[in-house]
Amino acid sequence: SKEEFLAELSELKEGNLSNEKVAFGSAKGKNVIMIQVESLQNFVIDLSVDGQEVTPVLNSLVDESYYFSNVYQQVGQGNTSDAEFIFNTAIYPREDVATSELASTRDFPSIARILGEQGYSTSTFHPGDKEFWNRDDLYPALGIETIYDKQLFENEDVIGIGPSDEVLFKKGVMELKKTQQPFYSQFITLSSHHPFELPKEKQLLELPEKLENTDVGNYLQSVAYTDQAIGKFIEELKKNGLYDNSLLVIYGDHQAPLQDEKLVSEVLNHEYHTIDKFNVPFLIHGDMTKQGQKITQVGGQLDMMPTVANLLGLSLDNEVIFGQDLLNTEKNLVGTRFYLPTGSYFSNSVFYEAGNTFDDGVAYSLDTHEEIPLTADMKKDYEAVLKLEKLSDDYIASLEGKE
Ligand code: GP9
Repeated sequence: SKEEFLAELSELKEGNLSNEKVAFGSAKGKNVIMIQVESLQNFVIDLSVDGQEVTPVLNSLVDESYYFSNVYQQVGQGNTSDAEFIFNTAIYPREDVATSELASTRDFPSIARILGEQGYSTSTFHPGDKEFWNRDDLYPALGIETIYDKQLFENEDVIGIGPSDEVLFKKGVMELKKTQQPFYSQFITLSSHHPFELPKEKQLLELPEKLENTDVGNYLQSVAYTDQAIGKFIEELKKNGLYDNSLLVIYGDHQAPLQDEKLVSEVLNHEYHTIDKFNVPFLIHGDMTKQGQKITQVGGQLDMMPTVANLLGLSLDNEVIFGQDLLNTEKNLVGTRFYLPTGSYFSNSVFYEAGNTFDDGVAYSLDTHEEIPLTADMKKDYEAVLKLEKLSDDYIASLEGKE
């Protein structure tokens, strides 16, 4: 039963949250505009190439936002759709299937549903086909009312596998203007999708020769394009009076498949470590405008929704969620599987990459990225992660049948 799941969860997560809770309800009643950015990795934030900022818009947003710099990817084979699932539910995606495949037969508890019950209108915008990743099942299962997919954006400016991010945001604002407030709306971008082929006329960066015609250079161009599109979106939101009364939540869905890791290391000026690969940016703008705050507490994608929920004043005490509010966290344990062997995790100070058994694994210091010896505490965390992931899988299984 739900009570049993809640009891087991609180045992596994005991002592993780701070005693005092900050910022609860500080953005109560605001609209929520979530932008899930395709292949956005944290290393692009504040990165310059030949004196040019790759993400000037995000960089200046970071200065006015809660910016969580130590958040790690937890998606499985459902990739982009898993990230959407995680953000909405704070439940671990399954390892053996794209979790959206399970959406035709069950409803998922989600922030969209909770906000919907409180009178928010809920919508999602994605320029692709809604059948892709079973989003036509996933969105209703998450309790999202209105789905805008490629039909809304068709026959306009196409980049790679779908209409451009500029079109996504331009048409999106036109719909948002007509939407009843407060609303919860998610925007799933697409232009920075692999293989990062951006038309010449949209390329914003003057790349040094060594990056030209490389996947790394193309990736940076694509991200710079999406960054600019987000900037235009913000201008439109402002023009339409939708900026000040909204929380803008931006994060990366998963790593970019970059082949030439040596070249990434050159761009970063340090070794491109697995830790960098899994690090996605997460920022929330609109609660503490003007004065930003950088939060270095380790987290995962599962922690995004509880963090936003805290600002909106939503109590999740009675919800089976596997993430935790990063503004009120003391310690954390972030499991990530599928892209890494099961049992791998990030904790406050360690990245542990599992092997077939605990002892076959390797641990690294999150600080220095250097290999460190395995300890008994790490083994406890490894076992706890396996339990959390199993509990999450069992919980999804228990949701059998539409509510
Ligand atoms: C497809 C798009 C990309 O609709 O969201 O998904 P991905 O291939 O990155 O999982």
